Amino acid sequence: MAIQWFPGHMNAARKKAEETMKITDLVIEVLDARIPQASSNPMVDELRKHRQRPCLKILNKSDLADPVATQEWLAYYNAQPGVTAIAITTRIPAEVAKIPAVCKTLAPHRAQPTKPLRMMIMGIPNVGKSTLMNALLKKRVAKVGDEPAVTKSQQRLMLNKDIYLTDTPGMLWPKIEYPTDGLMLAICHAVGVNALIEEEIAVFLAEQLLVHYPQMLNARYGLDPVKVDGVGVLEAVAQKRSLRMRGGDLDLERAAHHLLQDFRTGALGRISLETPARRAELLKHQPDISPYAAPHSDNDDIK
Ligand SMILES: Nc1nc2c(ncn2[C@@H]2O[C@H](COP(=O)(O)OP(=O)(O)OP(=O)(O)O)[C@@H](O)[C@H]2O)c(=O)[nH]1
Ligand SMILES: [Mg+2]
Repeated sequence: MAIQWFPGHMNAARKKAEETMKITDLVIEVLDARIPQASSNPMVDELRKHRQRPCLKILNKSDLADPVATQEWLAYYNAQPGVTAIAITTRIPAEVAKIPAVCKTLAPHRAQPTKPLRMMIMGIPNVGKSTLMNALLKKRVAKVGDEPAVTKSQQRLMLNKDIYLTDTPGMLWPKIEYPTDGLMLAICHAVGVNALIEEEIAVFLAEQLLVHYPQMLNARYGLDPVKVDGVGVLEAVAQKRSLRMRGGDLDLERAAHHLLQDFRTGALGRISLETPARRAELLKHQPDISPYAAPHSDNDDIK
C-alpha cells in the first residue's frame, strides 16, 4: 500500500503559503528529528526558493531522536546554501529561547520596528509547529494536539515589535514518491488514520528496529532479535502485554498499536529512522522520480 494523504485543506494551505511567502523574510521549516529528510516537504523548498527566502530548518522532537544521527543531519543541512539547521525540543524552554537570535542573523536587514522580521513556520503535520509558536510567544495562542492536521488555517502574531510569526497548517504533498517515506511519516504520526493500516507500518518499524536498534527491542519486550522477523516482533509484543483476541489468538492489531505508541512516546528509547548515509543507500535502490507531482486535485484519500 502506498501512503498518500493530501486532503483539500492542504491544497488550500499551499496556495495561502504561496501568498504569505511574498511577505516573509525567513522560513522556519520544522522537521521531525527522527526522519528529517522524509519529513522535508518538497513544496516548502519550492515555494521558498521561488522567492529566494533563506530557511532555518529546526529538527524538532530531538528528545525522541538518536543524538548521533541528529548531529549527522545537522552537518548535512548546514552544508546547504541558504540553509541553517538547529536541533531542539520544544519541551526545553531554553532551547526555544535561542531561536529568535539565530533568526535575526539570517535576515540581518530586518528585525527593526520599521522593518520587522517576518517569519513563516512551515512543515508536515504533527511535527510541533504550533507548539513551537506557543513556546516562542510563551502563551497558548495556537491549538496543539498529538494528531495530524490540528491547525487548519494560518495565524499571524507578533513576538515583539521587531518580529512577526505566522503558524501554518501542516502540509504533505500530492505524491509521496518513495514508499518508505510514506511509512516513516505514518510511523511518526504525520498521516491521518484513514490513510494507513497500523499493522503494515508497525511491521516496517519492527524491521527497522531489528536492524538498527535490536537491543532496545530486547530491553522492552524481552525478545531475541536474532530469532524473529517484523511479524515476530508484533507476536512478542502481544505475548509480553497479553494482547489476545476472544478465541485466544495473539492480537497483532493491538500489538501494532502498542509498538507504535512505544516508539512515538520514546518508551523504546531515542531512535532515528534514517541517517544521511542510510538514506543515500536506500534511494539508490528506489526509482528516481521527479520531486513531486504538482497539485491538481483535492485528493482526500488513499491510493
Ligand atoms: N516529544 C516531543 N513532542 C513534541 C515536541 N514538540 C511538539 N510535540 C508534540 O507533538 C504533537 C503535535 O504538536 P503540534 O504543535 O500540534 O504540531 P503541528 O505541527 O502544529 O501539527 P498540525 O497543526 O497538525 O500541522 C503534540 O502532542 C506536541 O505535544 C517535542 O519537542 N518533543
Ligand atoms: Mg498546528
